[in-house]
Amino acid sequence: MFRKVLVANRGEIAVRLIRALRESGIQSVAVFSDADRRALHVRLADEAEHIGPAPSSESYLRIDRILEAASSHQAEAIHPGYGFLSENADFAAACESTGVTFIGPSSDSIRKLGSKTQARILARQAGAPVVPGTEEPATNLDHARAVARQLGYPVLLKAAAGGGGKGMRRVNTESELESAVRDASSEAERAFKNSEVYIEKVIENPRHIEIQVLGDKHGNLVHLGERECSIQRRHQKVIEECPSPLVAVHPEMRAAMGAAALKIARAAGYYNAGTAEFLVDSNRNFYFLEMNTRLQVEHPVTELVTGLDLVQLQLRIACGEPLPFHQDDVRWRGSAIECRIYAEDPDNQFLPSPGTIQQLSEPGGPGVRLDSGVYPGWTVPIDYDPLLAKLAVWSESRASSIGRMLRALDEYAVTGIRNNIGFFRDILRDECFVDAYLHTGFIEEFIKRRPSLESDSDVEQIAALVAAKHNLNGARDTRPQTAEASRWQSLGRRGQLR
Ligand code: MV4
Repeated sequence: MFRKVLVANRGEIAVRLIRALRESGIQSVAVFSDADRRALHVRLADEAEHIGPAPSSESYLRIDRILEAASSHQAEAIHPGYGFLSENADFAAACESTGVTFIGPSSDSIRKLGSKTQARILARQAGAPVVPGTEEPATNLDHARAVARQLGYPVLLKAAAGGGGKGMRRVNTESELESAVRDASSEAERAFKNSEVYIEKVIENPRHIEIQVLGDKHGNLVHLGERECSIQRRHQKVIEECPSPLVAVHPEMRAAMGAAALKIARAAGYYNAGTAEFLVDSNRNFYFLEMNTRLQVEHPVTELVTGLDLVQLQLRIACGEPLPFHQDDVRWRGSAIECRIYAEDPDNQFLPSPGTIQQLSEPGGPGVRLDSGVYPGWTVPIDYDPLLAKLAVWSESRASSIGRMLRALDEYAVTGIRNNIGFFRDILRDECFVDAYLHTGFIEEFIKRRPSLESDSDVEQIAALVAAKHNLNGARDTRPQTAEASRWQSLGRRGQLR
């Protein structure tokens, strides 16, 4: 096993990785920018190295500085976490050529799966279902017209180099096609320096369900089942679950989607952790979308339900050890739900809300897991994604997990900055959520029907604020209040109303 590993990330995921390293007796090296001098991950690591100013382009994205830090601290391996350099094939290649182990797949696998059109070709050739559409660029307009007509409108234009919804354009009729191709191409050129766009049939109101895969360097591959990630806002996941409530009632889907994900992974020579994303239509047909060649934000829900530690497994795989179990050994028990706790304002278009955390009361107790990257007194920088923590719960059933999450959210209070804890309380009580009526348009519809301060009159808003200040009742919390409502609860509510 490695003696020392550098963590090339920040925030909650860096903390998660440092914890895994500590458990395995591996020394950890943190890297940090100017904005993160006092960050939790720096405090928890055994060693730390400053790598530059706050902007990530000058710090967490600097391949040269990170490799220098690994070398000067004698780290034998680098874990990239998610985001930043985690899916950068050049970084993985640079690690490979300097003799540092990149804890992830080979640079070759990252490259093969990085282009969406290349990944589509690979998946199709491997025998996995892909969304009907093209693989070649839609540059020839006559060809694009013929393809779209054959697929049937509406169609979707997507950037080959895109991902995460950037550079996507829906085309409802043939008359819109020409200008849409032009617009999508120039947008793709600006965003990705690659103007290539291709055409897919539109899957209406799909679910987003993804399969976790794990492979070792000896060609063994297993899947760890699915995560339901349909609750998203502007292509940012908000709540994730394992199992998918849809797969829970159609268990044959897990084996079928798992087999498809493994075909793709095998065709890419994949090792370490990866995730195959699928769209699922209303007839339960599934289509491969893209492969994420990293550990994902939402990995804890898979860990809670399978009982496996994905980061420990990543470390063993990176060292060349074989997977310590077979597909048949994987079991799924109970239900896990994760909420992404953000420093953002749900009552003001989810604008980021950086600043100094005053009070912090964190949930705990049975079945509660909090992956947090913050502490009271710390200032959440404006320079990065404002994810404060991930709150995940496990229980025997989905219904009891929802109850447990509501209980944990009620224990959670953050003051000094705005956050989305109250927003989650509303979602988890929503009838459609409880009934598992989930699709990628859920949040948009939920926001319209959600009882919100914004839709109230000024007088009602002021009344709600006064009531909350005096702890008469929560602004959006209609449960009867007990006389002994805790101080933390009132602090939390006040924090949300600031
Ligand atoms: C689609 C689609 C419908 N049909 N492709 C958005 C992110 C990118 N990874 C793919 N996305 C979509 N591709 C076809 N052919 C709908 C979406 C989509 C979506 C997908 C997953 C999760 C949330 C989404 C929200 C809006 C649209």
